[in-house]
Formats: sequence, structure tokens, C-alpha cells
Amino acid sequence: MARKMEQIGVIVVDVQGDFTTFKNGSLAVEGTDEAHVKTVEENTKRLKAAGFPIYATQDWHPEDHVSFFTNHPRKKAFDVIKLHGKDQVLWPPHCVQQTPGADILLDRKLFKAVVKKGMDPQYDSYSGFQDDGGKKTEMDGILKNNEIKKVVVYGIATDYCVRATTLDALTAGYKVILIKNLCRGVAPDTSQKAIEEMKVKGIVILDDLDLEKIKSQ
Ligand code: VGL
Ligand code: ZN
Repeated sequence: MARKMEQIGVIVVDVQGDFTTFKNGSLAVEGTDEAHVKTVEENTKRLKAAGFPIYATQDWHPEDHVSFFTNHPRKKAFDVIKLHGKDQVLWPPHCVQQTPGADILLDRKLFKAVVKKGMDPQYDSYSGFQDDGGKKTEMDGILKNNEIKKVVVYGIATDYCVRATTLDALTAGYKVILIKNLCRGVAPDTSQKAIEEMKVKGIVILDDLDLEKIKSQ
């Protein structure tokens, strides 16, 4: 029997107002203008039309979140502190629950499920699968319930949430395909490093969306 399309799922990572220049976001990532967001939406529509279930992650922080520099006296944006024994970048406040900056910019009807992350004030959560304290999101359960074996991942930011989500997907046992040109990163050097790391660990990197390659990988 031919393999079912449903075994491939798509994860669109954090395409939210605060991460885009399009919406003048507080943590706007370079190259995230209206045209980019439109390209991401069009490609997501193609994947949905091809029969793949589409999932999204949504950064969804409380106001007192530990990753905001404003919650640390004398710290400024992009300072790095030690938190739970690891380096933590301090970000401008972003994706605060119920604010416009937290909105996903793609048509909601595209998504079979939206997985929120980063709600615990004490832990950051770049990965769509778990936070830095090891608390799991709904993602793995949702993918398993839908018999997904392979995930196609893209979004924002290449060097943070996209990187962490792809690596955790791999660890959880999924085949992972990254669509590079549908991603944008906070900084070029860390984004390049992240792509290299993903490649070395076994993630398939495609420059652009190619349905045939996705099916045959
Ligand atoms: C992200 C920094 C802080 C991301 C989220 O979506 O990559 N980056 N929170
Ligand atoms: Zn965040």
C-alpha cells in the first residue's frame, strides 16, 4: 500500500507579529517584511492543498516572563545571564499573551492545531516540544495521535525556536526537513551555525519548498 500523506506533518514556528518588521514587532527579525510573510503563507497553503496537516507553534509569554530584560534590574536587551545553569539571552518583551504582537500572522484556518509555549514565567521555551525545564508541550502527543512520522519545519527564528524545534523533533524520532528560505534568523552567524548543526545531526535542509523532495526524503 502506498504511504499515506498524513504521515507528513508541517510545523510553522512562531510566525507572530512581534518577530516581524511587517508588524513593527518588538523583536523584529531581519527579512520578515510583508512579502516574506505572504510567501510563507502561500507555501503553507500549497502544503495544505497537498494534503499535509499543518501545525503552528505560538510563543505565548506572561508579562513577568524570565526571558524579558525588563524583568531583570540593570539588564538591557540581548544581555546574556546564567539561568538554571545555562546561558539565557534577555529579550525585549515579546509575544505577551492576549496582545496583538502575539498574533500568528497566517490564516488560522490553515492550522489543525496551534501549540502554545513559553507560558511558565520561570523557563524559556524555544522548542515547540518542551520548555527549558523539560516540561512537554502538546506537540509530540498531537503528532503521535495523527501518526506523523516526518515533519517539515520553517518559521522564525532560525537560530532559536526553529533550531530547537527541529532538534527536539529529531530526538523524538521524527524525520525532519527544514525549508531554509521560509525561515528568518535573529543574526546571520548564529543562523548559519544552526543550519550546519541541523545538517550534521541529520536534518534534511531544502532551500525552497519542493513537494516531490519532501515526499521522497
Ligand atoms: C524566539 C527569542 C525569544 C523565537 C522566541 O521564536 O525564535 N526567539 N522567543
Ligand atoms: Zn519568546
